[in-house]
Amino acid sequence: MNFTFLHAADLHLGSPFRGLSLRDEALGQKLAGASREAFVELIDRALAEKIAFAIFAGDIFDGDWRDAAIALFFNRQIARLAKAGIPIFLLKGNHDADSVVTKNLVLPDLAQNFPTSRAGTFELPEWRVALHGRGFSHRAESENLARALPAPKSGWFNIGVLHTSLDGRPGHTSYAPCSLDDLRAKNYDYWALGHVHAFELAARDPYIVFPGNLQGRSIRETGAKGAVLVDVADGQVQDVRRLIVDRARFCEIALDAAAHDDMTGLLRALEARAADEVLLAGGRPLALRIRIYGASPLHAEFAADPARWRDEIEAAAQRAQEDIAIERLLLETEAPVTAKRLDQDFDFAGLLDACLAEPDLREAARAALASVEAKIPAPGLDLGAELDALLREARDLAVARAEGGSGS
Ligand SMILES: [Mn+2]
Repeated sequence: MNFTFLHAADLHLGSPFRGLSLRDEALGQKLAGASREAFVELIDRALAEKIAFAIFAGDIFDGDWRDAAIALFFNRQIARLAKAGIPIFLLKGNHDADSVVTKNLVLPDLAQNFPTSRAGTFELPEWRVALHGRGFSHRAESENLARALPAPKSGWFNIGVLHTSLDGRPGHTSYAPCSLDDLRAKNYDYWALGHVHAFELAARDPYIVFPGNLQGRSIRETGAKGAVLVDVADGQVQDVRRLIVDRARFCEIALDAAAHDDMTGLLRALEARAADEVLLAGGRPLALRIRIYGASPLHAEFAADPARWRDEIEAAAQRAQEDIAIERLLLETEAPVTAKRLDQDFDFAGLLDACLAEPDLREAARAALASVEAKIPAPGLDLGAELDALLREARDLAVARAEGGSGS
């Protein structure tokens, strides 16, 4: 018996795009709509693939809904699957645990939630498939949920569905921890996991898979995003295919300024790198983090007028494609050690460096930052963490102005 099923997770519907201070409102709107559009695309492609059933392994919603709009949207989309006779299996993760998303809408007939108080099994006799899983009742699930799952149904294709960090994944909070051996010991044929936002084939014997999240939402979620299609023939997994449906992409470009001694060359190099990313992203809108580093004579020009170069860098990136937003620009260049500087009678830069080493000055700077922070209504803002970078920027600006603004 041959069939294909869909395994998706971490839709995070209703999640905002983070870390984007966009100057272009239209582009901001486009990015904000990306998560929903990616989900519509997922359903379109799943229908075209004539899938046998669909699994959503947790974190469907990013959190509790302010109003039902996001749940209505989700219901409308899965109703398209139900209308085509495709069963849908939903599991609650840490972001949409019972205790987090407290409201409920009645689901389409063919959609069912795994229980959260105990392990549950759904059977699809038509395909001889049994799905075993247990969702989160509260956000911080610390129990090993894998151990309590039932034994496989003999002669059927058995799927385990869990939201888990396995034995730990960098950047992901540890929830429902379990080891690969815990999962292997169940003798299932496929593990449909959720929680880790990067696509990962954690094992192939049997397949233990994180499909990754549907749409990158911050610079920590770079590259292509989507779900997976799993092809099964005669009770064996034949293939796990990535289904890329993201509608916008985050990426980072790091450029070594040491290779450039004029700004035109550096801006051209940046434009070329941005063009490469545009190609990789297949024309999707891009949110770019740009980091320019290295010892370069251009350092003084950046330091003397950072606002102007910020504009020029954004313009260079947008020459590659109009739909590019700068997520963040990090100017981390340093001044090259030149004979001129060493020969100077008065070492202004050296004097500033000595000042920066004074504990009193650091204390005063920290206090000044704290008073600024108190006036900005931005939760999570931590200017103190950037103290060193801000002091270095101020020092460089002062040196550049003292030397007359222009570099060498
Ligand atoms: Mn999660």
